[in-house]
Amino acid sequence: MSTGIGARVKRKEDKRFITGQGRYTDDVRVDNQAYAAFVRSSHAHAKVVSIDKSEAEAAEGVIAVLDGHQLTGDGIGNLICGWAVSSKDGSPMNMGPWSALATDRVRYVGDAVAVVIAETKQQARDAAELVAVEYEELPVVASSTAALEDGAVQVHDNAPGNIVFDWEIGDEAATDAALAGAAHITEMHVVNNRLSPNPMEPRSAVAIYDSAEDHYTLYTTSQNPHVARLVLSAFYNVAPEHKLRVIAPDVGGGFGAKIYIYPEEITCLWASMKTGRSVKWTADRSEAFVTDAHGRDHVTHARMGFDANGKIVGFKVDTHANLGAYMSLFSSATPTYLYATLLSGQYDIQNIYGNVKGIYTNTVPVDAYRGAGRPEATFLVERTMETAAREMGMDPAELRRRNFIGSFPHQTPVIMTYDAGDFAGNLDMGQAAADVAGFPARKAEAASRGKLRGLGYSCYIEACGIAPSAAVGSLGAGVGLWESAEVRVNPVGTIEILTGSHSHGQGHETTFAQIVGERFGLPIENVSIVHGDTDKVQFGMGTYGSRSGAVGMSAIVKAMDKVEAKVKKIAAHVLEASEDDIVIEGGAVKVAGTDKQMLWHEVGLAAYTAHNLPAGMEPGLKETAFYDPVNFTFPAGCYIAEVEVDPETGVTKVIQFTAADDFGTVINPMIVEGQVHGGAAQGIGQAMLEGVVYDEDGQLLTGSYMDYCMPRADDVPFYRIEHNKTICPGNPLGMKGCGEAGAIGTPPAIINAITDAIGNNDLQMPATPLKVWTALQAAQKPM
Ligand code: MCN
Repeated sequence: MSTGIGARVKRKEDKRFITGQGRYTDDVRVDNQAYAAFVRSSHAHAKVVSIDKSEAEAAEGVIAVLDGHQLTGDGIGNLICGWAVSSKDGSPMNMGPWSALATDRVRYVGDAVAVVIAETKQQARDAAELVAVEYEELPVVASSTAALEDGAVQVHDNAPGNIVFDWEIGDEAATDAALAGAAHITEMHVVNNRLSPNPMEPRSAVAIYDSAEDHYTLYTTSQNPHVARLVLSAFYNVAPEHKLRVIAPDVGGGFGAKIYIYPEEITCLWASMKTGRSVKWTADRSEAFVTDAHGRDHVTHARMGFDANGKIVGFKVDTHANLGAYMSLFSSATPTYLYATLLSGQYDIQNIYGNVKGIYTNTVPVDAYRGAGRPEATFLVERTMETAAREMGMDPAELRRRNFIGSFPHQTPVIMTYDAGDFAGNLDMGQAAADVAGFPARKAEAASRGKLRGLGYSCYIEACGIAPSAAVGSLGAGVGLWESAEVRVNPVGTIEILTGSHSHGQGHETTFAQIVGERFGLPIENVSIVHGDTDKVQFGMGTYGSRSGAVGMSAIVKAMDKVEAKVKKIAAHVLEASEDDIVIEGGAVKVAGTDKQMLWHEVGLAAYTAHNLPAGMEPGLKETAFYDPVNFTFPAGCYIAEVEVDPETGVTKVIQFTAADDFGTVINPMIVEGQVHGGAAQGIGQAMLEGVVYDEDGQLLTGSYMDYCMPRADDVPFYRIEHNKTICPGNPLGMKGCGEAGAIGTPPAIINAITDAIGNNDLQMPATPLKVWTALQAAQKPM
């Protein structure tokens, strides 16, 4: 059976995961282990008047109780946002300070004020209860709307009106003029609900300070250990980079929430140095709800104008993005460069203007969550298209077809240059697979059972393969977003790939091995993938923005090119042939057209025994490459959902779901389909079930699974998945990312289907039975 590109190879890593042998951070056992428990604010906004640690310090097993004054006193820096976004008047971000342990003011429920280090986890937790913090409560702003009201309390002194940035993109005057001349305007008010990330494995850290070497090791649940080390060293002053090793072992899902540096990692490292003990902390689920960066939380008002033929003439968007109480590492990029640059969707729109205000509130910091900005753009564009079609009495698919971009490359008015795609082809494929033609009959049949059936489209596009360093650098990113790889061919011919990408559920150990096995004609068992350790891999930018295929694998290809060149030189020398005649095939290195050959492992051995290498050639067979993409990749697709609503109760079931995606070259269709399945489940969760709710005092009302509803098996249908394929010209494998598509494309298809079923377009996510029922009652009320 082929294991090369395009083969449905079962995941190599699953054996250890499904037999309970995965090694996660909380599984790490080290000598001298102590445990951390954090003392967290129960107020959303308050002054810290005093902290009395005496009772906790005297409690059994307690090693130390440390606070923010000690932390800052030791020179540990504030957490920062790594992406500078300027306001439209040119002023820089109004970024307030964020200390890993708050000193004089807390700004959200869960903000840490002190940490207890004790012999056991339970002793640490019990003692944390004994730390007496006196607070003086302050007024609270718990939503972006409240934060913008006149006279609202300021979350940070240096952010007047709670505005971090007031950013714009596109041409406002031209867009206004286009809208003024439009034959039809569709106006939208869209709320993109706030989500909690909920990876299966909660965040965890084990910090080990070695005083003999003055060296730190951090095991952590990270999607990007090298970036963690860089940031911990360069910005937070925890340890010099060469004195800090960061290891992200098996990580049980991230979905964006594990990209950032959090207060707990900083505090554990510092506390390990302070106490001379190894310090372990693992969040429980309740702690995760109040500390993991949340996602989305946009409120948007938009107007899209059309000419008399249904061609879009302009799109004007005004978005309020809730950033929470502090600026997390990438929180400024998500609602700006990752969102507003995709407001063109799949459509040829000449005039676009977007204004985004980033707003502080007394809530958990908000940052990237699977899709990050792109689900928000897709939801807005695709809800607007469906609504416009209904308003203009057009078939929603036909309205899309009239506006699709048809030739590439295509420059949008909002920065992006789409390089390849087949939007009409995706729609054709989706419609055929979903049997759209048969929908009226299915709707009639559902009606005979007393059910309302609806159909909704979503034609999504995303920019991933994050990201060309030149582009992100010019847009204010702190670092370039290339990727590195090292290919080590051992003397016996087996291969180790060291990659800066980090797999936390995406199956890299399999897909990365597939491209190497195919290139050199080796079984994938002979290829192992090394990742997640700053002492083993020289540097890497990590995994997010569906970049590991398009960027991480491209770096491997570049390194394999170098290995291949050296292998050919060695074989040509040994076999006394011309390098140009050497081919690598089926595990052998051959002289084309002859029976002269070396087996792959013989070349490996020759490289290391070094008796018979070409003159001047260095021994060994190991090559490194850094790959910086020339452009983003632009996966796109057509998702079609069919739902049935029970009019008595508002209970809605997704009956049918079709995804026709274009991910360019697909390395492993089974893994890719798994990625779409998972993303679509998250999309269904966002559309119908999930929603973080704060009350007006900033108390989290959805702090457990009793109140925060995750999708379960019976909430998702069997998916129909189709693959279209346009080759991405920007990387050597022609790949586009697939890791976020499901979460990006699904929510608008679901809401478009529900609003179609109930005949009322006024519905915000999550479409709970109560909301659906209420909207249905409103639609049925006589005018
Ligand atoms: N792949 C492929 N052919 C393609 C594209 C990708 O075979 N044309 C394969 C890749 O080789 C890889 C997988 O599909 O094995 C995903 O690749 P890619 O789209 O490049 O995404 P990343 O590996 O960079 O993963 C990041 C992406 C993001 S941004 C989030 S969020 C997310 C996601 O992946 N979080 C996940 N999928 C997740 N899946 C799990 N189980 N857990 C998470 O936390």
